[in-house]
Amino acid sequence: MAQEIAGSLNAQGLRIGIVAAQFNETVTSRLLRGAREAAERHGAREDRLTIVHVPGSFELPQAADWMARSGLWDALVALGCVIRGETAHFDFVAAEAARGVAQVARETGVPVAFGVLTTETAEQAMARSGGAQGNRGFDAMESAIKMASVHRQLQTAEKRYRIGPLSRNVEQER
Ligand code: INI
Repeated sequence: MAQEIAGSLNAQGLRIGIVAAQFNETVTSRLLRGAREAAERHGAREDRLTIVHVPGSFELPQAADWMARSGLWDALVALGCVIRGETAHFDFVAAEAARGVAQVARETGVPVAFGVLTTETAEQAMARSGGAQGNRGFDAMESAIKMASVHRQLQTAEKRYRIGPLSRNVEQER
């Protein structure tokens, strides 16, 4: 029978880190509120939540990398807001934040959810940070919780495979 694994939204026992950019703080504080609400909703303990503030979205991957490599957190959430209208280097900041966060997750094995808004206007950012379009901070926290669960289940499955019938079959076939 096939074994299926999907992330659960149970944050009990998880140690979660949030890295939040201070640039566009009106928006990122709303994303942070959403992320904290999601953590609480799904059973994360407040005293197991670590929140790190960095200057801008460009700095998110660096701080996430430090945290991921420490091994202290089960999952991380990166929160930021890049608004095109405000800067010529929108593309660089947005691309580096996305590329860097993905790189940290893959290189360290620690899930890092991408909760960075990249919008044309401040109004669009407000709508996606607790307005008409929901809250991407809340969504990113749910992704982080699910990925921590997938990770944990895969580690358990891997241990079972190593000591279970599959590994014996593989040995016999050699
Ligand atoms: N940082 C953001 O998070 N959002 C932005 O829209 C933004 N703009 O517009 O420039 C921004 N810039 C700062 C950047 O993230 C770094 O903090 C800065 O370049 C120093 O490294």
